[in-house]
Amino acid sequence: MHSSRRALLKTGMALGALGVVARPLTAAADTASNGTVTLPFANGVRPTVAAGTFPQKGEMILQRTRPPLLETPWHVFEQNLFTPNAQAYVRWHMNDFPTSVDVSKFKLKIFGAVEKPYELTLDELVSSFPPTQIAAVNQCSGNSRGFISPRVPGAQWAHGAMFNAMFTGVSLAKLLARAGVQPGASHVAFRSLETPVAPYPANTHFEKVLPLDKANDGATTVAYEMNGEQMPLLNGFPLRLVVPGWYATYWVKMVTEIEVINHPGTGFWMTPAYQVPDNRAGAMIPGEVGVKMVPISAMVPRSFINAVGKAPVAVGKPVALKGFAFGGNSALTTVQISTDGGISWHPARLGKNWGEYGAREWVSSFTPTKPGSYRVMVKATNAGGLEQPMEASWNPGGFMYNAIEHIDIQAS
Ligand SMILES: Nc1nc2c(c(=O)[nH]1)N[C@H]1C(S)=C(S)[C@@H](COP(=O)(O)O)O[C@H]1N2
Ligand SMILES: [Mo]
Repeated sequence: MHSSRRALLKTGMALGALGVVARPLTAAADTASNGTVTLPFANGVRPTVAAGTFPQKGEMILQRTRPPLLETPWHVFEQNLFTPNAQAYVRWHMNDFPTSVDVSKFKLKIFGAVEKPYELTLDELVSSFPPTQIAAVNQCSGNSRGFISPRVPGAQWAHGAMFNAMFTGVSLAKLLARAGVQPGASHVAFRSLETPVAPYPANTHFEKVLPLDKANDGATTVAYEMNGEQMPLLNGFPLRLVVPGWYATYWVKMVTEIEVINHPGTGFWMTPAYQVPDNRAGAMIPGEVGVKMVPISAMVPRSFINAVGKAPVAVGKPVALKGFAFGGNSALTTVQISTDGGISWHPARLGKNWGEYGAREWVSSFTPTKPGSYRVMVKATNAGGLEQPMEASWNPGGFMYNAIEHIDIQAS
């Protein structure tokens, strides 16, 4: 068992007895009394768990208990551009990740193909390097998998396997520079505190590998704070890797080892897991054979539109529309709205730019000209020239869903 001492990370000051997480990481067996939610696809009924059922977490949608897969309820995104930590989704692959971390024993180790391997305590990390802040969307590769057709195995998430947060930490490029990367090195491997248990074989330790240029891009960060608070345990306390623009599978939680290597990742979580067809949309035809697969990487743009309620709106009166969007692996350039089934598109007004990897609010308005039903669609484009498609990509993992979203408005 790990002791439950934690530290306040700001300025390296010790905080003392802020005990963590004595509660077991199992939700109450009978979640029915806590209610249910129906996600908008076939077999979409899920239990919700009340605040406090999982440590540091508010009300969440329970996708699975062990290991925990907790989805953010949709209304949280409609109310907050930055997802509150207590409702940021949770996804772990293995059951036996630590339920608390003794920061007095914790070390971050940087080694491998470097001139000067070193290790740091948490306090040393915080006090030896200047903090950087970066807004970024953490999105599971399988976010929205429940909408993919034909359906594929894996957690049937709605759109709540993502969150937008402001992270504080140390730029990985600075950590690597201090170690001095040797010529010939090409990749960086990241490993976490948890160890595999059945059904996973011992060689399935959670290891993810980034190309060296991505690791060194200045944006990739070893983060100790999320939204100005210490990293929640279930989101990777004490340190988690933030890989802005790339899917969350690379955002290793409880990261403790950073090894510079001279070859791509070969572990289970790089191959065969988390592979997509080798094209920017991750698309193939269901059943297609001989498709070249590569490790998933860059996120594609997405945009969302807030519900406006079921009550009909008045003909001739403007309806305020709003939502949020993100560019994925490059900055969001436009959000456009269509009210005629995608034939014509009008730019929405974008809110504050928090940085190229963060989410951004948009606003627009729409005036129905005659009674009837209107389908309002929203489409994001990024600086890399990608725009959301009408139909989602299909691949066997159910990854990279980013089809255009819509709401229906009745006018009378
Ligand atoms: N140590 C560790 N890190 C991990 C994982 C894991 O199982 N173990 N899962 C990855 C995947 S696939 C996702 S989607 C994100 C989820 O991050 P979150 O739980 O903070 O939402 O963590 C990533 N980092
Ligand atoms: Mo994921």
